[in-house]
Formats: sequence, C-alpha cells, structure tokens
Amino acid sequence: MPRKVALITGVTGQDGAYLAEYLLRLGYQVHGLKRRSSLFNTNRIDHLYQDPHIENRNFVLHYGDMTDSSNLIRIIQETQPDEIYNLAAMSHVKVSFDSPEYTANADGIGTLRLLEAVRLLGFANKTRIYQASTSELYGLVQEVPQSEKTPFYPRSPYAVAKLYAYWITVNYREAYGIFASNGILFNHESPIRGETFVTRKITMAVARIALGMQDVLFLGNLSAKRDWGHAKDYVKAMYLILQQDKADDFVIATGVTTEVRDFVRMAFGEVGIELTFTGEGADEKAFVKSCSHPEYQLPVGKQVLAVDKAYFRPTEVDLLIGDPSKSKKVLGWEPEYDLKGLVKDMMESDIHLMKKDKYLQDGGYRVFNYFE
Ligand code: NAP
Ligand code: G4F
Repeated sequence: MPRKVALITGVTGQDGAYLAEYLLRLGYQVHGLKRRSSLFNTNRIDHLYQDPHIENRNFVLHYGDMTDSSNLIRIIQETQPDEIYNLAAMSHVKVSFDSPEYTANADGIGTLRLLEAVRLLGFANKTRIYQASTSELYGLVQEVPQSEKTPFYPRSPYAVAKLYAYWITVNYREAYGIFASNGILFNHESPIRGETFVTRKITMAVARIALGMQDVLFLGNLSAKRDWGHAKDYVKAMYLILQQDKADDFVIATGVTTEVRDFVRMAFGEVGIELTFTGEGADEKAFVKSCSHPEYQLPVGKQVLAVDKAYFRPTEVDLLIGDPSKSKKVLGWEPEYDLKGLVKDMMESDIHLMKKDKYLQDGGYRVFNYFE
C-alpha cells in the first residue's frame, strides 16, 4: 500500500503538533505549512524534524501563509495530498477584536483559498479536507447543550470569520462534491497549549506561584464556562472525520462544562493548595486557605488571584457545553482524558518546566523543550 499523504496547515500550533505526531505514527507522509518568522516557531514539532538530506523522509515543512493563494496552490500541487487538515488560524478570540481584518483574511478567506486551490488543481475527487471549526460559532448560545443542529450566533470577529469558513466548506462539498468536513471542536487544551489561553495561563501561573516565582495571577471573566477536553483526544477525532464514507460535520466535546474559577481551584488543588474566594466581578480575589503539599508551602491568607478588566471581552461567550452523541455513534470517538486528567497533565508539565526555569534563573544552564 502506498503511504497516505497529509498536508497540515498550522502544523506549528498545538493541534498541528499532536496531529502530525499521530499521523506519522499511522504511517502517513506528513507535510506541514509553517510561517516564516524572525524567531524559530517550531518548538512543538522540533522532535519530529527530519534533515532534508534524508531520502524519502516522512515529515516535510513548507513555508507558506493562509493569506497567499499562490503558495497554497504550489504546495498542494507539489505534495498532492490525500488529506488536508486546515488548522491554521489566528485562533485567539480576544486578539481578534484587535485584528479583525487580518483574522477574517487568514481564518475566513484563507479557508476559501485552500478549497479553491483543491478545486482548480483538479483534486476535487482526490483530496479530502478537514476544516477546524469551533464551538465559538455558538457564541450567544441558542440551545444547551450545543449539537450539530444548534443555530450559530457568533460573538467575535474570530467566530464570524470561522462562520464563513464553516459555510464555505459546506458549500464546496455541495457544489463540487469535494470531501470537505467540519469538526466543530469545543475547547481543547494540553501541556503545549498557547500560553495566553486561559487554561495554560492558569497552569503556568499556579506552577510559578507554588515555586515562589510569581506573586498573583490576573484573569478576566472567572464565571465563563467551557467544555474542556484534551487536544490529544481531539486530533484523533479529526483523523476519524476524514476516514468516513461520506463528508459530514461533527461536534467534538466532552459534554461537561466548568467555570474558569473552578479550573483555577483544580489547578491549585494539584499542588495541594486550597483557595477561598471573596468579592464579585472585577473585585473578586482568591487567597490561600491551606497547603497540604510539603514542597509547596505558601502563607495562609496570601492573595494569589485578582481580576483585571483588561481581559474582559467586548462581547463574551458565557457558556459552552457540547453534545458529542453523533461523533460517539458515527465516528466511534471516545476521549481518554477527563478534566481532572487534563489539569493533572498540564500541571505536572508546567511544574517540570518552571522548575527548570527556576534553575536557569538561579544561574544554571540547560537546554530543554516541551517534550523532554
Ligand atoms: P494555535 O495553537 O493557535 O495554532 C494555530 C496555527 O496556525 C499555528 O501553527 C500558527 O502559526 C498558524 N497560523 C496562524 N495564522 C496563520 C497564517 N496566516 N498562515 C499560516 N499559518 C498560520 O491553535 P490550535 O489550538 O492548535 O487550534 C488549531 C485550529 O483549531 C485553529 O484553526 C483554531 O482556530 C481551531 N480551534 C481550536 C480549538 C481549541 O480549543 N484549541 C477549538 C476549536 C477550534 P504560528 O505558530 O506561526 O503562529
Ligand atoms: O482560553 P480562552 O482564551 O479560549 P476561548 O475564547 O474559549 O477560545 C478558544 O476556544 C475556542 C473553542 O471554543 C477556539 F475556537 C479558539 O480558537 C480558542 O482556542 O478563554 C476561555 C474563557 C473566556 O470566556 C475568557 O473570557 O476564559 C475567559 N478568561 C478569563 N480570564 C480568559 C482570561 N481568557 C484568556 N485568554 N485570558 C484570561 O486572562
């Protein structure tokens, strides 16, 4: 059997890294689209890197950008992929309010460029396309829990751009018969989650606070609720979506929702620190109530959390909770991690990383990366 060829846009991101690893393990040749940047942006995939002089290598990176049609056409023509996973996006909801036009271009029109490239190259019957759609499409939710049938109500430039990407994917499927599917993924996190998303911001700060390297964690809306899963489980769903007989759209979620505030509690809990919360809204604070871990002892009553209104969004998504029944039934997808397992995985990793950071701060020197 010739090995299957996959092209992943956004290969340097959280999901791109896990998906590349997963597909390589399945025997795929994986091509990844990466952006040129003035500093290396390949930390998450450095362990997969293969020297260009290796013959017949199975992991190849190409410079490109979702805002550049000609490079997408060239890369697709050169690589002739059986499957494209379109994960590239300006993926930060709050930042999309600051860069709405760029977000629309990269996340919305970028998806159109990819679909058009496949069509123009005559690959409509060869190449299957996975589109990274999002639970942010539900925004001001019209139904609880949210399923494939729930109407969308996007609440940010990011979500509106992704709404275009969702529908243009459906349209190319219906108009040209392209195998193009949307995965409507609810929030998924991991030890390699971007450091400005709330879960990773929390686990990194808790690790630093426990080690005496940070004083207080500043967050925005603590009452927002999210359905958080583990990215390792979610990339398996992406793969399954492209292995079906028929292109279709699927919700991928755990079906459990949790407040940001409770994620904070759970993360501190992993280092044996119990908190008490006082106040409301922008005046809410959290203090150390007790410390049960011998290594992480903080003074009882120490403030560790405050709210900073700068992190509030002009329009917020208050509650997300997905109904994954269709993906469980049709794809046979079952997540391995629950929220407790996710928080534990992230906390262990960040404690490990911060201990090394502390070692460096204390004058030590050691080269390390996320996957050590
Ligand atoms: P991420 O960590 O932010 O990764 C985004 C990737 O896209 C990075 O590789 C980034 O490159 C690349 N990228 C950004 N703009 C680009 C452009 N103009 N051209 C080419 N590449 C570009 O996001 P993620 O968490 O892995 O999410 C993957 C996809 O799923 C995204 O489309 C996201 O919107 C969507 N999604 C994520 C979640 C979630 O909870 N994680 C849920 C639903 C949907 P750099 O490394 O150079 O920045
Ligand atoms: O971690 P977040 O930034 O993720 P958000 O906005 O839900 O978006 C993520 O998940 C989407 C899927 O639903 C993806 F499509 C998207 O690409 C991204 O991966 O924020 C989660 C919640 C929000 O309600 C936010 O207001 O946490 C709240 N929050 C409170 N304090 C904060 C903070 N978010 C961030 N980033 N930083 C804070 O300090």
